[in-house]
Amino acid sequence: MSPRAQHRPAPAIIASGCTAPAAAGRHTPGPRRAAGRLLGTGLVGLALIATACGDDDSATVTTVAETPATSAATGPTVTVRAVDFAFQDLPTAVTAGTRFTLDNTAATEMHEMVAIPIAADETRPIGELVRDDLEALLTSAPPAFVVLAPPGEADPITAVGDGVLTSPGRYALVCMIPTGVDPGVYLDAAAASNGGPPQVEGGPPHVAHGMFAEITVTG
Ligand SMILES: [Cu+2]
Repeated sequence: MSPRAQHRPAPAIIASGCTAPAAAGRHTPGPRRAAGRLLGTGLVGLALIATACGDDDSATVTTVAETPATSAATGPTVTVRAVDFAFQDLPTAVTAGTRFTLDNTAATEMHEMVAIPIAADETRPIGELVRDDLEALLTSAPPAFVVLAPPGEADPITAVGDGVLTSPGRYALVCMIPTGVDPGVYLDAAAASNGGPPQVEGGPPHVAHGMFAEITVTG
């Protein structure tokens, strides 16, 4: 298994059965109805969690530790806690160069944190973006990073980027792991997909249950 396998957020939607299977390999979100079905499965959760996830004024920053010598980043590290189904301990803003890692405290669910830059002229809050324009959000820009965190493992897997946000602006943080997927099966599928969508069975992606947030990076 190669945990470094390419991982892209949109294919998880495809793999979850939320849309018709698309041709393998690319970051295409599938038919428009994908979002409708996705949100249909998670509408209540979205409504509830949008509040909880949006501006967490109780969030704390876990400071840190030196970054590896191989990275140019020199900022602090924020450890985000993944639970079913939310990101916790997430500050509302960080300085450029901050590194993110993910601590999955769930019992069985795999989680991930996909960071997607939000266009500068986009002013809607993350809850509204996810509800109304998830497909567009997922395909609007390549992820700045993707960190995968299997349950019960101390070290997350940085699948895309190095976990560092270097450019100021707003970022969407979403988890696209299909609900109920076996972590080992998912990682094996990701390793075998050669950069395409992991071919795994599962329920709606966790974002449909409210596993999303936004963060602002300041210069
Ligand atoms: Cu998740």
